[in-house]
Amino acid sequence: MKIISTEFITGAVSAKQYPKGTLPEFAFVGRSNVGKSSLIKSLLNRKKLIRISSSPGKTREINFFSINEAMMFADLPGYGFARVTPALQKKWKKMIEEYLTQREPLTAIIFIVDIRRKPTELDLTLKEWLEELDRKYILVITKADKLSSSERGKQTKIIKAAFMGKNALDFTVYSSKDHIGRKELWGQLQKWAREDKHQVTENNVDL
Ligand SMILES: Nc1nc2c(ncn2[C@@H]2O[C@H](COP(=O)(O)OP(=O)(O)OP(=O)(O)O)[C@@H](O)[C@H]2O)c(=O)[nH]1
Ligand SMILES: [Mg+2]
Repeated sequence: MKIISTEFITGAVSAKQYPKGTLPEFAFVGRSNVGKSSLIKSLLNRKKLIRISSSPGKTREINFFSINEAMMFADLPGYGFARVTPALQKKWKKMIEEYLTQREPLTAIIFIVDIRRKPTELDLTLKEWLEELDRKYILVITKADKLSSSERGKQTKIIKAAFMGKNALDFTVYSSKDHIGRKELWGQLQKWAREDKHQVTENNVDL
C-alpha cells in the first residue's frame, strides 16, 4: 500500500462524536500496551503520528485516521490496564463496548495479542463477544521480534488455536519494530476493504 495521505480526523469518547462513516473502517483493539498504536504507526510508516503517543497507557479516546481518503483506522484505548483507576477502566470499557456495538462502517476489528503471552481471560472474553456481536476480525500476533523463530512457531500455534474462531477472517504474525508482516497485513486490509459491501468508496484501496 502506498501511503499518500494520513489525516487525523478526530478523537471521540462517545458515539455522537464519531466521524461520518463513509469509508471501510478497521478498529485496532487489544489489551493495554499490546502495541495497537505502534502497529498503526508501522503500517503507516510513520515514526510519529499526531495523537499517537510513544508512552503506554496513553490512548484515552478513540482516534480516527483517514488513509489516502480510502479507508479509516480507529485506534482504541486498551482494556485491562492495571495502573489506571477502576473508574477510568470502566469508562474505557464502556467506550470500547459502545464502539463495537454501534459503529456501522466497521469492516473488521484488528484484534491484537502479544506473541509472548498465553491467551488471557480478557482476550478470550473479547473474542466471544465479537462472535456474539457477529463482528469480523483479523488476528494480529504482535511483538514477534521478541521471540526466536522456533518459539514464534510454537506460540503462534497456541494463540491461533485459542483465537481463530468462526468470525476470524485472517491472521498475521507481526512486529512493529522490524515491520515483519507489514506487507501481508496490508494485503488483508485491502482485500477486506474491497469486499466490504456496506461501504462504497470511490477512492482506491489498491494503490
Ligand atoms: N519490541 C517491540 N516492541 C513493541 C512492538 N509493538 C509495540 N511495542 C512497544 O510496546 C509498548 C506499547 O506500545 P503501544 O503501541 O503504545 O501500545 P498500545 O496497545 O497502543 O497501548 P495503549 O494505548 O496504552 O492501550 C511501547 O513501548 C512500544 O514501543 C513490537 O512489535 N516489538
Ligand atoms: Mg495506544
